[in-house]
Amino acid sequence: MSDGIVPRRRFLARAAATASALVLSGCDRLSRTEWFPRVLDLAENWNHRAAQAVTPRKAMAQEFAESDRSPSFRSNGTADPGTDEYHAMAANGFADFRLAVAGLVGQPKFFTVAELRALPGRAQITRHDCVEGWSAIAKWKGVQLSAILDAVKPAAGARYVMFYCADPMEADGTDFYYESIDMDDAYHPQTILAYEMNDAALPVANGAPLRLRVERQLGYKHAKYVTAIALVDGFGNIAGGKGGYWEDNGYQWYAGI
Ligand SMILES: Nc1nc2c(c(=O)[nH]1)N[C@H]1C(S)=C(S)[C@@H](COP(=O)(O)O)O[C@H]1N2
Ligand SMILES: [Mo]
Repeated sequence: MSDGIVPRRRFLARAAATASALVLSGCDRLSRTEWFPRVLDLAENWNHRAAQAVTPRKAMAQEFAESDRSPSFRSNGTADPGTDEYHAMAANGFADFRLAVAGLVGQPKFFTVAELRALPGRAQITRHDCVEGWSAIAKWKGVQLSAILDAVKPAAGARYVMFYCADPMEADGTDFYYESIDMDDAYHPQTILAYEMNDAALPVANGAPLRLRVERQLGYKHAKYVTAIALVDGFGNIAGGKGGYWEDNGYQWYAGI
């Protein structure tokens, strides 16, 4: 299967849509066929490998005091995914929301927000840095991604975690926002799927019901409206092949700071 046969938009929409079917059938064939993995090209990875050589990947991002919190925290990019499905879920307080976790895992699963709240979590006050030139400090609370991974049992070949979001990036309702991180960041204690911001339920403007906080990375890595997660061994054939919506549009995949 080549990029030419599967147009990237249809591909990504289908990837998100079929995550549920995948979980229900308890089968991980999707990751072996349609997400046909490819080795990432070396030039793309140069920044990542160089940073790995000089920065201890286990280092913690700086955390702040309650009094350091910014008086307001803006919304950037999508402020509301704008689809009927999303609005229906939001109207119901996300009671019907299910996070799908699939791909290269031994045990694909769905999680309600309540189930995620029952898993090991973490609260942290951190600074968000957007490449557009603004920063803000907020308190985030969420489930540790490591706890989700422990529940689904990653396969030995899993190298990246993909995050698929509910917000279409094109007027025709396709090309959803997505992001990816490596396993070092995935297991980092400060990497959480946040369901609270500043001691309240995560607002729609900031990614309700779940948004990634990957604290040592720049703002665009912090995927909002996450609805599906997939473990993969490469993303050369996923969407634009660069591992994220902004990466497909020229941003660096490794946005570590
Ligand atoms: N799904 C989704 N996630 C996203 C974006 C987006 O448009 N859609 N924008 C990104 C960018 S560039 C930034 S700076 C942060 C903004 O988060 P905020 O809205 O909570 O300020 O979310 C990131 N995650
Ligand atoms: Mo950003």
